[in-house]
Amino acid sequence: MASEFDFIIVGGGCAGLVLATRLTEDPSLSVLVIEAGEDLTADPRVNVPAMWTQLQGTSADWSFKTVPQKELGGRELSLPQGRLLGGSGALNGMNFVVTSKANLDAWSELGNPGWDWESFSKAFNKTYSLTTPSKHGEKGGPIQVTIPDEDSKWPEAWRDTWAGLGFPVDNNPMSGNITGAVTYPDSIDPTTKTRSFSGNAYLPSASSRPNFTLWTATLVNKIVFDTSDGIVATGVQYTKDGATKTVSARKEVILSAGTINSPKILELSGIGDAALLRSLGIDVVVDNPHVGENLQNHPFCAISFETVDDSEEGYDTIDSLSRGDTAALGAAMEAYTTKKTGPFSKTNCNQMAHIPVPGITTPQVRHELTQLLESTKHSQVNIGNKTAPAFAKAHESFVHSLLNSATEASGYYLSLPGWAYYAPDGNLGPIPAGGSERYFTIAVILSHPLSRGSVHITTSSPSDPHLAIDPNYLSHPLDIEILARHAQFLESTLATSGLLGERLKLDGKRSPGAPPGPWAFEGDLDTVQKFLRETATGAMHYTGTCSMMPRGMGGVVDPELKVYSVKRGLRVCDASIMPLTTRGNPMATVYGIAERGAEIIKASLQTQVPG
Ligand SMILES: Cc1cc2nc3c(=O)[nH]c(=O)nc-3n(C[C@H](O)[C@H](O)[C@H](O)COP(=O)(O)OP(=O)(O)OC[C@H]3O[C@@H](n4cnc5c(N)ncnc54)[C@H](O)[C@@H]3O)c2cc1C
Ligand SMILES: *[C@@H]1O[C@H](CO)[C@@H](O)[C@H](O)[C@H]1NC(C)=O
Ligand SMILES: *[C@@H]1O[C@H](CO)[C@@H](O)[C@H](O)[C@H]1NC(C)=O
Ligand SMILES: *[C@@H]1O[C@H](CO)[C@@H](O)[C@H](O)[C@H]1NC(C)=O
Ligand SMILES: CC(=O)N[C@H]1CO[C@H](CO)[C@@H](O)[C@@H]1O
Repeated sequence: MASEFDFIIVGGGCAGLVLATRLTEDPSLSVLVIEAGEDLTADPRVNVPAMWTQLQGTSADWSFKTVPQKELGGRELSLPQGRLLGGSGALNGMNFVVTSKANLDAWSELGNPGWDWESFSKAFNKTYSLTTPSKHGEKGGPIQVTIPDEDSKWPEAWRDTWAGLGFPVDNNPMSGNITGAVTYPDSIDPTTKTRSFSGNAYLPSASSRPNFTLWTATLVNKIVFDTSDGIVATGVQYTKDGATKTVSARKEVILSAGTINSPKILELSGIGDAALLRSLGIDVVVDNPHVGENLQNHPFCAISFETVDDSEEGYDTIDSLSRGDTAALGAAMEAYTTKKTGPFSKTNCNQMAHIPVPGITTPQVRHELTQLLESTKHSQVNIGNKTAPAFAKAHESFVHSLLNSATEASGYYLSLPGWAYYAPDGNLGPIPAGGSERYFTIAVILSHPLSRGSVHITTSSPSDPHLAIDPNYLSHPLDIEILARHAQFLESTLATSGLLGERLKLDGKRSPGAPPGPWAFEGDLDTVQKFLRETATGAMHYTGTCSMMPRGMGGVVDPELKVYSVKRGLRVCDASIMPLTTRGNPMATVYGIAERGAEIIKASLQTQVPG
């Protein structure tokens, strides 16, 4: 087993396997990927779209938990993260959603040249091939993404309702500028109807090359440095089958362990807040208190509405499957195995919408919004000592600019024809047993939260990685105000309007915690805020803990993804480098970051002086 490689990539997830594939295109480079989890690429729980939740809580999940969330009634929320080849991309919900032009341009404006929408979009376009009902995916990139055929009337009802409320409904999902309803693709192969992810779309090219090496079931403990002439990363220490060894990197170590694990590895390696590291007995290599800070994630709420009970053709839901109805399961399995169609062949969650602050164009709401932004301005609530004032200001002005816009989204709406109840611990709860009601679920995500949290180690032992993970949900007072307005709009306007309003039973059953309707939230934002504190949870969209921005603003990596104060040999490239979180689900943007990162790393090799 060789013990020296040019590049060592820590983490074979979404980003790590893209980087490995692009770097091994150069036959003169040897690349090692070290992945903590197993290779489950042949496992149906990875591949069959309908089985996507089945790996949660198994050994293929890091199974983290948040600390109690103060603004959510002290609830601790479960926090799954993929621990298998392909990372979270091998067990995620497969919504393939790119972020906005405004979001990327704001990354660039923070002081990250080369990360504007134009440059990003060029790299992002290398990641996917899109198949729609009318067009089979052409040339494009390795990740196969599919907009499924519409086999129910729900998509039409969704569009009809948004159109009636005055929003555009014919958006291009790959555009960086969307207001209104949009149909998003799944990261599912259009032919096999199985999950398409870095583990089966990128990895095979890398594996076919002689200079690519993959170690699975191998845990990286820490990065090894030579500090004799500046700080240079020279390899990593790892544990496999109970033995701890070191492997060397001639050129670079690249951390792609994800938003939770990348800062953990930096801290275990001595890069982080000196006071914290010393208190745990870790030698300080670089004192940077921003490592593990700026954790951003989208809070959201959901309501499952009972649908009208006449069984009009075309308004079926997946509830009989959720109840384990044998006939329904048999029919769905039959459709999937023989024709690659039906509810098992897709996420069933493709109808979304990006919506500005409800009522933004009315003078009344404009006035309220102006007051709200003014009264929460420079809120110090979660700024503390670890957010640089320059970043706090830039973050606030970015979010304010979107909130003030009638074409930028502050709420991201998702729909599912079926029951989807999130229990107080953040896990999906089962559909009530017995009944035969059908449900339609609408969720709304706060697109651009101002609340920031953190991830830090609480022990120096890598094999026992106790982490304090604090997303700090709704700690900024503006966040709950804006999310409440969207939740109110969802319950009292969206769900009662247009074709949707005709299909949802106004006085029907709802998921636990949702007050009985109709119009339960109308005119009363206090009720909505109470509902949010009791039922809101976090999406699986963690970003920001090794942010890319100037050091003085709180950056951990520079625009070339190099770790500050390390002279040579260490970058981070994964979801953790996003300084401002995405508008929606992050996976597509992570793939884009990895493609862009590979371009930057390859370009730097051209100019690197040997030795
Ligand atoms: C349950 C769930 C559902 C989601 N649904 C969606 C969705 O529908 N759409 C969407 O866009 N996004 C979704 N996401 C988020 C998306 O999957 C992540 O944003 C994305 O995977 C992040 O990519 P990454 O490369 O940063 O990390 P990951 O893909 O998580 O990869 C990190 C890898 O590093 C490995 N690793 C970590 N520490 C070590 C170590 N010490 N040694 C060796 N290896 C290590 C991990 O095991 C993992 O394989 C979901 C996430 C989850 C958990
Ligand atoms: C990326 O692809 C989209 C969709 O096809 C296209 O509109 C956009 O111009 C492309 N971006 C670049 C930089 O080529
Ligand atoms: C997005 O499109 C709208 C028109 O729908 C336009 O007014 C706005 O300037 C565009 N935003 C960006 C960032 O290009
Ligand atoms: C913030 O910094 C001040 C002065 O450096 C210090 O006294 C205080 O304890 C710090 N607060 C926190 C929360 O770390
Ligand atoms: C850098 C490196 O390891 N290069 C090797 C790549 O693979 C070829 C073919 O096996 C070897 O000849 C190179 O030495």
